[in-house]
Amino acid sequence: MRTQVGIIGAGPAGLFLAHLLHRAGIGSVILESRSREDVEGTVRAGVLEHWVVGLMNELGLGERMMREGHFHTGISLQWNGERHHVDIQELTDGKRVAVYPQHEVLKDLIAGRLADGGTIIFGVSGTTIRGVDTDAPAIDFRRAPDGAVETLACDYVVGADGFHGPGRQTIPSAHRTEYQKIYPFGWLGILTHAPLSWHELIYANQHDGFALMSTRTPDVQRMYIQCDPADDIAAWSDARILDALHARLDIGDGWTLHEGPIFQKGIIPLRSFVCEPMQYGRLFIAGDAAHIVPPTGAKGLNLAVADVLVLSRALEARYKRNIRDGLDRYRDRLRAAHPLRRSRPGADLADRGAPAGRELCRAAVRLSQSPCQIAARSQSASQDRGR
Ligand code: RFL
Repeated sequence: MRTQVGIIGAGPAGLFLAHLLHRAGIGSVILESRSREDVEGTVRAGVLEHWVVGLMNELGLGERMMREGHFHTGISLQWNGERHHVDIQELTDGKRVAVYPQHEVLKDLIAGRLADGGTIIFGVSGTTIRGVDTDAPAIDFRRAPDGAVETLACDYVVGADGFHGPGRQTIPSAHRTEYQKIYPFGWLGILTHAPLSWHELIYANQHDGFALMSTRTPDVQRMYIQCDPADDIAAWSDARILDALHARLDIGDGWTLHEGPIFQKGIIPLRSFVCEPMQYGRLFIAGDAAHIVPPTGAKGLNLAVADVLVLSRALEARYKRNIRDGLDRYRDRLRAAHPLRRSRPGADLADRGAPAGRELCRAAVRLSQSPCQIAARSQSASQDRGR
């Protein structure tokens, strides 16, 4: 089998990339190790930034999101028993975020790709990348664990295969530097069948820890409480979790959390991670394969899309005008943007505390600036064309 761009991973990075390449007339094939049902059924992120909503619509994939998604125009911050509303729409000239779960985005992207005649091969195993330092890279894989080895020959390979995929590992260790910060706290996350308790997200800082009240759909709510990352989830009964949520979120003004059955819970260790470069020969890595930010800022999915928006423009310039600058710049995309990059390689910077966290937030904003500017430019160009 042969294609122009071989993509590993049908997560947000891989699927958005396939759509963007298709729009630019560039062929791709996606290889995904999980089944379609598994990909479409895994609940993860839920907050889409303004420009990602715009991109979904631009790609003709936003119809269900606009109908079923929920648009938030602000957030609430709570400390010292007081709630403060931050009006994001007012402060950002009308921007708002969509709460539309990642797995619903993936359903729309997969359906759209298949309707366009695109190829996504689910359930592959033994994915092996080779030849990325030659002009003829390829990906070997099996459609079934005991099936024959097949080869996808391509011009470029993109590892959009998440933190544990083979993409990043294919960059020889002598050419790869990894930076990591392990935070000294974890997040206990739950999904609960309960109605919405408040019309926007509440970030609460209370004396025995932080809590976030988020949402996925009108009937499914996502909550987090700060905990010891070494805690055993078995020690957190549903009653203890609900008690902690009430203690951290209720402020005695009559408002209270709506409870419901908890159907998923787990403790997530919080880490930030960066790998550079994001390119080696004809291999490019994108999204969680290259960088992880903790779910605190609802950033990971959006950064994954930001990466592939930049990469798709670079590939388009390479194919249509034989300009390689964009691909060269993608290699060092994280160099200036990410403060971990300026820290000791491989260091655990847990002892640095809050300033590092603030720096990481600034870096995440810097990383997502370029696609915002691209999106804004392409929007104003199409408006100009329409005049
Ligand atoms: P993904 O989504 O991990 O997709 C990678 C895909 O690659 C496949 N794969 C392979 N396929 C073939 N061969 C192999 N050898 C393979 N190895 C792996 C995997 O099966 C998978 O399908 O990476 P991508 O595309 O970079 O997307 C990143 C986002 O998924 C991630 O950053 C976000 O989910 C992070 N995140 C959040 N981001 C937000 O922007 N807003 C949020 O509100 C938000 N909440 C969250 C989150 C992540 C969470 N967890 C579980 C880490 C909440 C949570 C709890």
